[in-house]
Amino acid sequence: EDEIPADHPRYQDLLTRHRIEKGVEKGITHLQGMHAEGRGSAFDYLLGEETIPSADAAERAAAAHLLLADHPVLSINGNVAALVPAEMVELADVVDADLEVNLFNRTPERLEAIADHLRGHGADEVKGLEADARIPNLDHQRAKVDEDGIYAADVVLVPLEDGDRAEALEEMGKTEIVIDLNPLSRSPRVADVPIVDNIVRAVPNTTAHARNLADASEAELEVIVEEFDRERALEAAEERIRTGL
Ligand code: PTJ
Repeated sequence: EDEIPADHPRYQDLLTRHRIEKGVEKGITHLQGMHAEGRGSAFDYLLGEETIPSADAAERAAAAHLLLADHPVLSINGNVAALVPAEMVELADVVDADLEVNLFNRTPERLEAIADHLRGHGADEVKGLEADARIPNLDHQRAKVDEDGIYAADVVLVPLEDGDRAEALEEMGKTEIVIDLNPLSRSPRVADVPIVDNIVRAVPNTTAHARNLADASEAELEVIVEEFDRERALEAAEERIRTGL
């Protein structure tokens, strides 16, 4: 990271790419994670590489949902672990959520490497290794979750999630928060709260909102949840991309 000059106009994007490369080297990130990052980066460029107002509203609604939840869980994959490990641990602390490793390309080695990486960034407990429950209507490997983790959760944050799993989680009746830079992707389209923003900005901003809302009453949090309009958030992101073009 030291080799990237901080005044480079694309500093943040280069840093992100570098973190994904390091993640692959460390056995945390799948090789496909590099393609995912490339796709995300193209959308971020079109969005102006900033948190647009509708994404900020979604991040605030996400914070309210997480604070209201009985059992919130933050899902971690290989890209999330490489890009925002400390930030996910911090968000979990602030909203009192569990962290669960949940992989698209599941291997025991990568599960362990990611859990170790999160512990190295301050996580006390990392779920996802038991895999003693299944998400219904999903193929065997992708359905594996922890019974006392994602399976039992009422609110789940699933960043960079695969469309099939996002749909299956929604069918389980969970409140789903998705972070994805592509507003046309199926996962944000099925989410209760689609956050169209780069995860490197979205997670710290959600944590900041959660801190600001720490003293809010349940009624106040419910108003924030109800006033959030998911359709409008998706439209605003698409609109921004079209205008950007
Ligand atoms: O670690 P695993 O095995 O669970 O695999 C994780 C990846 C991400 C490789 C896997 O889930 C995958 O292939 O995902 P997709 O189908 O490429 O979808 C990733 C989505 O995330 C795309 O819509 C990208 O635009 C988006 N994306 C990529 N980087 C970011 C992002 N969204 C927000 N912030 C990013 N930094």
